[in-house]
Amino acid sequence: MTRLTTDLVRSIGADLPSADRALRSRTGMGYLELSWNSLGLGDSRINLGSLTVAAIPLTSGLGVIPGFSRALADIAEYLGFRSFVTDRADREGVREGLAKGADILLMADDELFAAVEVATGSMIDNSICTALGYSFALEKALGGWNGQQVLVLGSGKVGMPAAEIMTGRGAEVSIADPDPLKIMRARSRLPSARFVTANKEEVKHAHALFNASPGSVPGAWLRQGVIISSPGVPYSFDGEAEARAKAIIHDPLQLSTSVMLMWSAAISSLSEHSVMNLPLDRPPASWLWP
Ligand code: 2YG
Repeated sequence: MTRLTTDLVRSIGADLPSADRALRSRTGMGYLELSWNSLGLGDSRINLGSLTVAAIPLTSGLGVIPGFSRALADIAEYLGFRSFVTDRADREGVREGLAKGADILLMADDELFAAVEVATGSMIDNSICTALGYSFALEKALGGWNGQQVLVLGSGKVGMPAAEIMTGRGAEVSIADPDPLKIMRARSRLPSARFVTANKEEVKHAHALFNASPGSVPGAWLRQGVIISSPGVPYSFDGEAEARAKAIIHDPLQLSTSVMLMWSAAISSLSEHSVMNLPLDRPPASWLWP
């Protein structure tokens, strides 16, 4: 799990309008619309202003990242939720969030970043939301899969669900991971995918790149006009990549948190979903966009 830093989160709140415009220029949608539609909720309507989000700092493991919880609350507010950061951390912060009537709790330790929808106790995992949001963003930026090839770098908690989602949406998926054990697991989970080495040959044939690894590839390997969706942190594409790519979609926290919040809002507000205790690792197939 790659850990964010204060430098990466400090300006998220202030930069949300420009980040939203950047996402819209690449995909045709901003954070609100894209996260909502990535869950297949296009036609449903929810009054987000009626929901309150509490961001709760957790001190376990490597401890609090200054600015992380503030960024979460800012993202929630930008989407239209009411939100606050609890004064206390850990279980006292949970107690405070509940006492102040939060409908959704956001909290992350070193292993898991989750949204808890309080009424049903559903836990929504950031990794699957990252896969959902960034797969959908890539599909929108490409104008639809229509059998185009995508090279997925990394078959971990984000790359693997993303490869499954994009396969289901009609992409030709190739997966590269340096870890043979992860590749073995990936083969059994997604037998239809191609398994490759992330070398110059493979990279230059890809119309689309989904980078779910902490690394990246040398820009000189990229096909001119390639579209890249890169949730991986830290962002590490070089100037050559910026010159060759038609679009590089990346942010450290905003898109995946938006998907978590929309998922939680849908559970708490859409009656047909309110009793559904969603599995941690994937939305019901019926939810994935038609
Ligand atoms: O409460 C705090 O400030 C800390 N306990 C937060 C620790 C978060 C650690 N995890 C990460 O930095 C990332 N995995 C978060 C997800 C990034 C978006 N995909």
